[in-house]
Amino acid sequence: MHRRIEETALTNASASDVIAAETIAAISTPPGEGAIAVVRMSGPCAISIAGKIFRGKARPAQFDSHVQHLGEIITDSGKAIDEVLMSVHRTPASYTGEDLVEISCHGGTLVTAKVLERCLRAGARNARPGEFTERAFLNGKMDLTQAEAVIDLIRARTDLALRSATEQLEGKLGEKIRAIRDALVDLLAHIEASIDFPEDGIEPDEGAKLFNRLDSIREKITALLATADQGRILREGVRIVIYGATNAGKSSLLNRLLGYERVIVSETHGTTRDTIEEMVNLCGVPVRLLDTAGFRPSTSDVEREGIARTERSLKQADLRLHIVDRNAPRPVHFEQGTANGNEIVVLNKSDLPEHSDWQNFNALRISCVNEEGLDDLEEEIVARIGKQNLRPENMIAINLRHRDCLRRALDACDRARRGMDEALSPEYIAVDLNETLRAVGEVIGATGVEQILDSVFGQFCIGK
Ligand SMILES: Nc1nc2c(ncn2[C@@H]2O[C@H](COP(=O)(O)OP(=O)(O)OP(=O)(O)O)[C@@H](O)[C@H]2O)c(=O)[nH]1
Ligand SMILES: [Mg+2]
Repeated sequence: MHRRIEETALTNASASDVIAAETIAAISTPPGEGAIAVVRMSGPCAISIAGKIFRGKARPAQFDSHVQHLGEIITDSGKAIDEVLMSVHRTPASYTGEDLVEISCHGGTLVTAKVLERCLRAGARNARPGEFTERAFLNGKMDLTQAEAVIDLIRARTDLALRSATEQLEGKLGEKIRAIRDALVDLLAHIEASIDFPEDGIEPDEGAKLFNRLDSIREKITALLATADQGRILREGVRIVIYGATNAGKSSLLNRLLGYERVIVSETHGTTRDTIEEMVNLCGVPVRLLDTAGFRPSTSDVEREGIARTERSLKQADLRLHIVDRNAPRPVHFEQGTANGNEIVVLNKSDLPEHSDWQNFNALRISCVNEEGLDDLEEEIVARIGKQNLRPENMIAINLRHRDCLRRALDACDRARRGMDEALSPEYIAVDLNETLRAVGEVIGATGVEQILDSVFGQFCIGK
């Protein structure tokens, strides 16, 4: 009865058959100098390779799992390369699920490279980016959302992003996806039964129950999809674009919000020619701040291209900060965008006298020179972000890949729903539900494993 469902239930365990029995090695700490660096090996020969290159009181093959031992990495001829701490993590209780060896050596670039080279000469091969985590996934140590959380964890720039990545690493998103899959499999089983035993048919009250169950699945997918914006913000930050006429003080404001002189500020109009982007943490909200080329009629090709870029970035802004020099007359085409929830008009240079054009003009007043009003501006920004539901509070937040899978799932789910409404033959509904199941499964890597692995793990650094 479940034959059509089984086709899609390819699990990571079965995908693990494809792992070659190779032992991989990499430097797992960032390049450059540090007190220590870690070289890792994973695979069936990791411990025997460690035995060839390590000299200490005990041999790696005799080490207890997860215990560090002091010793030396030595050349073929027995010359010491570095004094190290080595630990073995035996399968399956290791990060990758395979035998794993960690060597903490001194953090010089040359020393670390030599330790890695010894591992390679003794039989390991260079790991590809993300290959350790990929093996952890293929060996069933984590689902794909957890593997992706490892990247998020490494890249997290705010406490909130870190907490969200940790929750995902713990498998919270995976749990939700599995619950949706289970409900789908259940529903499919019913529908498949009516295909296999058509004489029994689907009773009307049972039909209504199936409708409700499909609707509840649909709601769950929709709820997860709604977290996509928050996911983007946790990972990339709220996009705030600073724009306005030339010389209004846009670059000065970017520098103030960053806390250092990132951009050139000058009294020459048209100083900033390109968009400049920096991350800041505003009250726990990750923000991508963009400084832009100021608006003015220009005959210069370079400046016009800069202004075109400003216009493009405004289209993608979550929030716009329209900066105005209140000491200067009001620009001819000035539009007050305060009514629009995603724009804040800011009158800058409040340390200077106000031009009569701005009298009684209702807007925030700041000074980038004496910092007056900057706290109010930050408060207003955070409030606007909150109003637009951009403030990430939901700890489960999907990424772009998840969004793509879930959108496809929702489309197929809607087709199935329409099929039910139109009382189509159950075979047609089963096709759409199977497609929903497949697309939902892709989120955790339960189907279509091969195609998605490269795109997910390719984002990792080598050694992770
Ligand atoms: N008095 C005063 N001067 C300011 C203030 N903010 C900026 N300025 C000055 O205004 C001039 C222009 O500042 P910028 O920050 O370069 O202006 P911008 O909007 O980036 O200008 P473009 O890049 O040309 O579009 C500089 O001379 C700044 O020192 C302010 O709050 N008060
Ligand atoms: Mg500028």
